[in-house]
Amino acid sequence: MNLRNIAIIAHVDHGKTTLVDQLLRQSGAFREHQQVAERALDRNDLERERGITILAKCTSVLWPSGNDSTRINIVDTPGHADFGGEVERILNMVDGALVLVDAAEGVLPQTKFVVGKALARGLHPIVVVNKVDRTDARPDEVHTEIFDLFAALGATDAQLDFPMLYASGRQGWADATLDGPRRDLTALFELILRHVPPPTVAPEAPFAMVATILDYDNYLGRVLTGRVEQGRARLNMPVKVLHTDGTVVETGRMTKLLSFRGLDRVPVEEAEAGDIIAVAGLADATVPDTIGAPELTAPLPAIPVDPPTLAMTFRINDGPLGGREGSKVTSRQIRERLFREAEGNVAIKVSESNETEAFEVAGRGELQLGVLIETMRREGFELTIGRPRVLTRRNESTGEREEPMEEVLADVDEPYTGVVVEKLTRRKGELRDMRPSGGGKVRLTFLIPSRGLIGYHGEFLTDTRGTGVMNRLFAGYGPWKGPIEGRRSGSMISNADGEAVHYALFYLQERGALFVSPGEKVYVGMILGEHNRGSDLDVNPIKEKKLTNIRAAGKDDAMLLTPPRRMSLEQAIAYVEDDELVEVTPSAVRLRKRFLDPHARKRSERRAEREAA
Ligand SMILES: Nc1nc2c(ncn2[C@@H]2O[C@H](COP(=O)(O)OP(=O)(O)OP(=O)(O)O)[C@@H](O)[C@H]2O)c(=O)[nH]1
Ligand SMILES: [Mg+2]
Repeated sequence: MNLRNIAIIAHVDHGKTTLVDQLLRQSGAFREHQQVAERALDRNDLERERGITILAKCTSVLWPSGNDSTRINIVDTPGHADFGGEVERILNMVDGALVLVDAAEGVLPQTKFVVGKALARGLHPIVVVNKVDRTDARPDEVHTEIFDLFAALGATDAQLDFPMLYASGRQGWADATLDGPRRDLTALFELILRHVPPPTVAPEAPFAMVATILDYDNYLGRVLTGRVEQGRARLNMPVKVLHTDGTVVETGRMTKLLSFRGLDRVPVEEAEAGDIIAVAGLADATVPDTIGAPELTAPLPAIPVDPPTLAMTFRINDGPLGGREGSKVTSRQIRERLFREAEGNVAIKVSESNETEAFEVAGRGELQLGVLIETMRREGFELTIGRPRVLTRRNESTGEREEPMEEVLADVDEPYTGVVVEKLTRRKGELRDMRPSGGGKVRLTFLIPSRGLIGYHGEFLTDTRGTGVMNRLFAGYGPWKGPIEGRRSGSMISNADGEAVHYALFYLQERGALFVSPGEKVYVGMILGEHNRGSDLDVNPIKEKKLTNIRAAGKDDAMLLTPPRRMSLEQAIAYVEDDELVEVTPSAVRLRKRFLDPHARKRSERRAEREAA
C-alpha cells in the first residue's frame, strides 16, 4: 500500500485545522451532501467555542482518487503552548511536516519551537505561507523570515532547500507562486506525495508501536494512537506494554484496532508497519509506553512527557450556596472525575491534597486547567478553586530552587510600550530585545517567570486598548526570582447573607469596582468587588433604604449603578489571592474568602503574619 504520514505544525491560529478541513474536502473524504461543520476536526465543545485545537488528532485522505491512490495520514497538532508538549512526540511518528506560517503574522515563538523540533528529528519540512488572502499579508517577507529561521536553527543544506507554497487554507488553494490559479490544493497534495518519503518499515520484526496520543472514549475506554514501527498488528493479539525504562506495565490484548479514514476511525483486523492506528483494550498503557508483541525485549525510543508547570487546588464547594446549582458536589464525585481525567490526559496529574476534601491538579498552564474546570462545570460539578501556583524544582547539581520561565513576544503600538515594559518588569520580566516590527508597532521580547504572567493577559489587552498581541513560550527553568507583588487592591467582602440591593450597591461602588448586581445572592465572606485601598473591607450589600417618606423613596431612580465587572472563569482564577477562592457552579462564578467567617479570617491573617515574621 502507498502510504505517507505527515504532521501539520505551526503557531497557534495560523490555520492548521482549517487547512486539514480543505484537504479532507478536496480529497473526497466527505460523502456528497454530508453536512460537515467548519474546522470539523476541532470536535469537542470547548475546541469549537474557543476556536483552538486542544487535542492532536489523526485523519487520513486518499490522493489522487482512483486505483493507484496513496493514503496520507495527517496529524493535526495543537498550536497553543499549553497543549504543545505533544508535538515533539507526534513528529516521531511521521516522515514529513507541513509548517504553516501566517502570511501577515510571520514567524512567532511556537513556529520557532515546532520547526526546531522537526529539524532536529531530521525531517525535511514543507513550508506553507498561509492566509495569503489577508489584506495585511506580506508573503515574501514572511518567506525570508522562514528561511532565516531555518538557518538560525541549524538546518542542513537539504533542509534549507525547503519546498514552499503560498496558500489560503480557508479559500482552499495552494500555489507555488503568488500569481498562480488559486483554484485548489492539488499542488499541495502533489508536493506531499513527491517530497515526503514513505515510512521505512521492518515488516518481519515483532510488532511494536509507541503510544503517542491518549484519548478516552466512553465505549472503548483508553484509546492509544501511534504508528506501527515494526511488524504487524492483529486484532486480539496478545501484547506486552513496556515503560521507557524497560519495565513491563501490563500484558493484555488489543481488543479493538482502528484505522483512520477521513474524519472517522474504522475497525480493522490488522495493520501493517508504517500505518498510524488507534488501539483499545489495554488498561494501564499510557504515553509514551511501547506496545509490542510478547517476544519484544526492549521498548522503542520515546520522548518523555513534559512535567506539569502549574497546579491548582480543587475543593468541594462548602460555601452557603453549595449544592444548590450543581448536581455533582461530593468529594467522591470530584475525585472520580479528576482521576478519570488524568487517565485520558497525559499532561494532567492529580493527587490528594493536604487539605480535606481537596485535590491537587497539576498541568501545563492556565488555559489547560481552565478548560478542565469549564468542562466539569458543564457536567454539573460545583467546585472551589484556589490560586494557581507554579511548580518549582530543585536543580540537582546546584541545589538551587528553580521556576518555569517563558519567553514573551509582545507586539504593541509604540505609545503603549512604556506601560507594557513597566508592568512586565514589575512582574520580574527581563527585557531582552526591543525593535520596530512594522506598521508603527514595536516588538518586545521578554524572559519572565511563568508566575509573573498569571492573569497578565487581560491587563495587557486593557493597557494596549485591545491592539497588542502577546505570544509566549515555555523557556525551561531558571533561578527562583523571589516574591512577585500581587494585586494592589483589597476586596469588598459581604458581612451579610441575602440578596444584594440597588441602594446598598450604589453607595459601595464609590469604594471600588463591583462584581455583583442587584438581586444576586450574596453571603458572609463573599467578595463583592474590589476595594480601592489596599486593605479588605467588610460591607453590607443588602441594606435597604429606610423608608421615611414616599418622596425620598422615589429618588432611587437617580441612583445610577455602573454595570458590574464580569470576569471569565480564567480571569477569576488569576485574580484571587492566596486567602481567596473561586466558587464555580454550572450557573455562576463567584469570588469568596477562603475563611468566610470574619473572626476565622482575622485569626488566620494573624497566624500568617506570625509565620512571616
Ligand atoms: N484570512 C484567512 N483566515 C484563515 C485562513 N485559514 C484559517 N483562517 C482563520 O484563522 C483562525 C484559526 O484557524 P484554525 O484553523 O483554527 O487555526 P489552527 O492553526 O488550527 O489553530 P490552533 O489549532 O488553535 O493552533 C480561524 O478564525 C480561521 O477562520 C486563511 O487561509 N485565511
Ligand atoms: Mg487547530
